[in-house]
Amino acid sequence: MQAGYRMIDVNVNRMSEGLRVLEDIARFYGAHAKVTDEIRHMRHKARKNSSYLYTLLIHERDATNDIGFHISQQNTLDRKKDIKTVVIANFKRVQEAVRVVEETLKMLGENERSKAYEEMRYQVYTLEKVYLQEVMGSMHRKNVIDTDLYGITAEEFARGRDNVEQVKKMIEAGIKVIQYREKDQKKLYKYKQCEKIRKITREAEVTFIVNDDIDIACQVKADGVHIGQDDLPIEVVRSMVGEEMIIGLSTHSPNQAHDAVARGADYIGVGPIFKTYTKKDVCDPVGLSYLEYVATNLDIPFVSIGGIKQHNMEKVIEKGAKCIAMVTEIVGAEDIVEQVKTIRKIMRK
Ligand code: 3NM
Repeated sequence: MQAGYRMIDVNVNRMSEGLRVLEDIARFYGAHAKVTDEIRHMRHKARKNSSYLYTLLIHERDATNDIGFHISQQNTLDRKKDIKTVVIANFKRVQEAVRVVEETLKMLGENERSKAYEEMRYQVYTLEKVYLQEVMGSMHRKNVIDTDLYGITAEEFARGRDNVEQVKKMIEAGIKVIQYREKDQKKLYKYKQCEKIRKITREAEVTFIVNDDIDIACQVKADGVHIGQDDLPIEVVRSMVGEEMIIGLSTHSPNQAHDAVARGADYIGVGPIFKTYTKKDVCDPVGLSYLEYVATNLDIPFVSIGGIKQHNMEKVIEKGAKCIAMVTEIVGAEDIVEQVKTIRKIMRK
């Protein structure tokens, strides 16, 4: 009997601790309110289901003489590295712990209470799926433009270099996020280029985002898709591309930025900061004040864009830009690699 209660005690603790790890990762890394709340409820339920045993469990507890502690201290198998490994390990820990409690309660003749834990175990299986898709998905997506430069292709301005060639040069220059943007070509042409670019960017571990063409982005398994205000609503795009893919949205006013946050954009474009001749249908410059508004009021990754050049980029940085997109200033340069070096020097000043 004593052994059974010790097993329940150990495993209710294991379960609650595992749930707490998952809850805090969802909360602090994932900023995912719904899942955080769901886990908190589950954690309380795990404790509540065994609260009638609390006095007895504490009485039977003997942590210092538990042989499991010494085994665990010497174990080097569970030196986890990344968040996903920790998350999966904790889900397994919780599921195993629930199962042990469930079986132990049966041995103690507590069939009804055992059923409550069985129900919990099924809830944990479902939660694991949601967690891995939604929390981990959004976590991975939100780090995307944690970089200084966001490169964009433009065959029209690239001195005869095609989009694939531009991408190769941008990669050589060390740019980590590249968007394929091509307004003047047919779908098949774009698709073939994107297939090549996907291969090159994957090998170089560069994030690859496709502008406008959601179908091409899905087909070549791009990392993300970038859309404009007149494209399909973000919710619709999300349902088409799944949880893994990054969705970026161009915005030109505070209202549009707030709307993008509410609808679940992973990052926003903020522009055009200055006059640009590269994007044909864009509004007049929204200026540095809109950039400053986003930098101070919104908690979403953003990339500043539009007419940004070596001579004016310091103003953009002063207003809070961390990630800058330049089209003609980079792909239109005679030597893309040298140009990026010069731009980076200015950024570091
Ligand atoms: N989007 P350049 S401005 C693609 O404001 C694009 O959403 C913009 O090109 C926006 O760096 C722009 O050559 C063109 O001015 C930026």
